[in-house]
Order: sequence, then C-alpha cells, then structure tokens
Amino acid sequence: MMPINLSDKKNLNQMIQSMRWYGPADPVSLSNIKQAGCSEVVTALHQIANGEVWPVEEINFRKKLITELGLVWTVVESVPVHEDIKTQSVGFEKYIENYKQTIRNLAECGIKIITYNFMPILDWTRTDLAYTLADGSKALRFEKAAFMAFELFILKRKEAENIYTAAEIEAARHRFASMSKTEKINLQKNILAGLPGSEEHFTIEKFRQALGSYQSIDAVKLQSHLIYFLQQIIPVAEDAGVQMALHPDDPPYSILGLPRVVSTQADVQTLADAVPSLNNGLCFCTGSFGVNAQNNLPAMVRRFGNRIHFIHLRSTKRNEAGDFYEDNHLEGDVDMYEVIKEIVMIMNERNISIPMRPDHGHQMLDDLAKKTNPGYSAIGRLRGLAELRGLEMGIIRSMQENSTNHEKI
Ligand code: CS2
Ligand code: MN
Repeated sequence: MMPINLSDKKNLNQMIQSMRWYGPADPVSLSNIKQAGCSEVVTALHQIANGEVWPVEEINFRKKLITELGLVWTVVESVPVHEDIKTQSVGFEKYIENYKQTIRNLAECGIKIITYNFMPILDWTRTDLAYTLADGSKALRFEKAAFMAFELFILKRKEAENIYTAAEIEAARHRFASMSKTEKINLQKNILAGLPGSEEHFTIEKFRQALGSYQSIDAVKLQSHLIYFLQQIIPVAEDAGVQMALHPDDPPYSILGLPRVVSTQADVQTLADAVPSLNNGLCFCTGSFGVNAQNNLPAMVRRFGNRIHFIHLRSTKRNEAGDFYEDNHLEGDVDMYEVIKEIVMIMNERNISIPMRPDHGHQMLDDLAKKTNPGYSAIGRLRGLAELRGLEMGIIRSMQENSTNHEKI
C-alpha cells in the first residue's frame, strides 16, 4: 500500500476500542466495560459445543444483551475450529459445513468479523497465572522449565526426551523437584484446563489420546489442512460480507511435538498466497507474534495491513531461557509506539477504523481480591486500554500537526 498524504484528511481514523466479554457469567460486567470507555464488546457463544452451528436466535439473544446497554457487537472471538477439521478425520466435512452455516448466521445478525485460530488441541498456553511482578500486580507467564517438567514428568511424553538437550532436561528435573504438590496440580490445570477461550478441557488420559491423533500430522500437513479449510470457508465469508481473522499461535512455536503453522511472517504469507481474498484475514495479536524476536511487528502490520480485521494489543517480555511473561502494555519487547503508528497509517489508507482490544491485563488493585478469568481482569485491562488510547491519540495529533505545519511552509 502507498503511504497516504495525511494533510488530505481532516480527522484521522482511530481504532475502535473494545474488550472481551465472556457472557452473562463474566465477573467483569458489560457496564464495567462501558465505564472503561469501550464502545464495543467482543464475545462468543461459549455454551455451544465446538463444531455445532450457532443458531440465529442465540446470536440475537446475546446481541440484545449487549445493545441494551448501548454497546456494539461486531467481532466474534472465537468460533472454534473442530479438531477433526485440523486433523481431517473421517467425517470432518460435516464440521466445515457447520462452520459455513455459522458464518452465514452471524452475518445475518450483522456480526461480520470472526476470529478463530488453528492451534492443535490447545489454545494459548501458560504455566503460571499469577506471576507476581515487582509492583505486586500479577501477570500470566510461560516458564519453559516448568512446561518441560509438565511434559516430561507429569504427562510423561516419551518423545520429549529426544527434543530437549541434556541441560534442559536437567533444568526441568530440578524445577519439578522444587514444586509442591499444589504447584504440580496447578501446572497441569493451567496447561490442560485452565485458560479461558480454550474450548477444550482435558484429563491427562484424554490429552494423551488427543496427542495421539496428531501422530501422522506434521507442519506441512497441518498447513495443507488449514489451506483446505480456507478454500472452503472464504468464498462463503465473501458472499456473506464477513472478514475472517486468524489469530496467531501462542506461543508462536511448536509445543508438545504438535505442529503450529501461524507463528511467523512467512506462515501468514503462505496463507495469503494460497487464498488471496482479503476476507482471508488476520487478528493481529502483538503479544503472540511478539514472543518470537524474529517477528518484526511494525513491518508485519505494513505488509499485511489490508488483511488486518481485528487487533489484540499486548506486550510480552522474554528472557534467554525461553520464558516470557505479559508485561505492561507499553513496556516489554513490543515497540507499541511503532506498531500503533503503522496501524494508524493503515487505517487511514484503508479509510476504516479497525476494532482492537487490550489483550489481557494484570491483576492489580481490586482485581487482586476478585476472581476473574485469567488475563481478563477489569482494572488491569482498563490500565492497558487507557495507556493504548493515550498513545494512539498522541500519535494521531502529532501526525496531524506535522502535516498542517507542512501546509504552512
Ligand atoms: C487468547 C486466546 O491470546 C489470546 O488472545 O486470549 O483466547 C485467543 O483470543 C484465541 O486463541 C483466539 O482464537
Ligand atoms: Mn491475542
């Protein structure tokens, strides 16, 4: 895309501010979200079993709850993709047909941006849901040694012994020995059952079975299954005027020997080349892509700008051991200033506003005494959103000032 001349525009478009809402049982209410300054919420019908069609009546019922409060629902996060579609197991076509019908039904209700991911078995993964930071607030964290300890000594995945170095296995053994019984139980829970948005909950036995179903599926195969899925659903999305927004892998690399195919710029490029329609788009999650230091986020926003239909803003901080935790939204490894600058340029080139949400937040202040979905606290996300909107406003104002100064010269 060609950079625009900002002086041609009086008011630059800004991002649409939203928060994720898990439905009526979410301890963070719609009115909390409204008071945080959001104009929209992002939600999903979590009560519907993975793979089933979302009926129009249920979509409208949820929509009514939202609009009654003066909020808007334009983005779904997520319509989960059934495992049989990812593995192409016998009968998977039925689930693709159901997915198409859900796309049509959402469009009929006026909901036209659909987030989804293509991570095998597990959605996002963390080992620690209450990592205490220096200021006393709590963050989500992925600690490699703890994850390996789970894999080697709780799950007892034989093949894992061959993928880690002797030093890594030693570190994991050490870490495992240092854990209390409760810590071990929590670790297992966090990985297999604990995170909101992941639609599946596993026992160790069920999880071993699920891993077994991926034995013959490597990254090349999984990618071809994703491309097949896109070839099937994107024409339907085009017809219905729906933008599909694929969320990247979190973390953006293979775990537990499972392939992951939406982790890098090259991965996204392959999918865009295979199914060029712009309805085949992205949920640009800076926190997920940002864990891989090779991912140049501002450059990726520029490159895939036409395909970004939804944005998650969050920053992570990595270390050399391969651990990362979720940092304050304007700190950590993500250069949020550069990312938002690119987003503002892209939005104004496309002449649209793209919905965003602060992706996760710390538990802080009164959050610490409240039980919320991990990552989805009220005050922590409010802090993130407040910082992000301030940064965006500063960027927009200075862009406009620079262009008016140009005019004067
Ligand atoms: C997570 C996920 O990183 C994240 O945004 O909160 O729940 C994510 O939203 C889904 O995987 C998207 O499909
Ligand atoms: Mn995200």
